[in-house]
Amino acid sequence: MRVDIITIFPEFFGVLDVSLLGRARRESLLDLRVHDLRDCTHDRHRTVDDTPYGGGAGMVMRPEPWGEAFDALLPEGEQHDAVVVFPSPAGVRFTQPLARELAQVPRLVFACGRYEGIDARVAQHIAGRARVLEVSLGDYVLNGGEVASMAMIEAIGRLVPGVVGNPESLVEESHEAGLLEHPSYTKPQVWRGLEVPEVLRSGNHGAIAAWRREQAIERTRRVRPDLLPPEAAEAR
Ligand code: JBQ
Repeated sequence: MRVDIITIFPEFFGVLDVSLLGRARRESLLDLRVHDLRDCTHDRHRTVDDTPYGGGAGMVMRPEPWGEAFDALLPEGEQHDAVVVFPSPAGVRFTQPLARELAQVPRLVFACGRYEGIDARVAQHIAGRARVLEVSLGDYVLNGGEVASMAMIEAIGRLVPGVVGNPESLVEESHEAGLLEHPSYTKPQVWRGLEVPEVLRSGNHGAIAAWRREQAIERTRRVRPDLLPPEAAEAR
């Protein structure tokens, strides 16, 4: 999978060199390329924003540098088998099903704008060349799309075949079964007076599976009742 990131803070993405995604890059499972939007400006101050039409606080990103950046990545006149993601608090919610869907796409482009956003004509213009999605990580305020893009790239990247060594660990995660994950324990058996639940040491695999499922449902009911199907959520 190829992933292009357009940003005014390319240094944010240094973390993509470490851990699981770093290894995936070195093994060419992920072709991640970071582009500095300011390289597409031509004035002395490398200006990327301007005041909003209609007034109001904050600045809006000018369309011209974005147009140039997209022309280089997704040339005009062709339809590209790519999804362009605009992280935005006004977008659709990013969820595990959306991550799974985007992990199937050969090419993703993340367009990182600042909070007040990018001139709306940019997304409109690029929609003629590729599929465009405005996506939000959640209902809170971030300063820009960089951190949101990174979270999405990690969630999507780990679903690309080969990135996570043991594919079974993809299935047993929180949110994959529509439930939060059960609690986990390792050695020692007693730590600071706290004991590992007896059933996990019983060797009874049926009992262990049943306990884990019950714990997952109980935890989900307690902290995320919104995730449960209505019939399972009586005690909301
Ligand atoms: C979103 F994607 C962005 C970009 C800027 C601010 C944001 N705030 C909340 N969630 O992911 C977001």
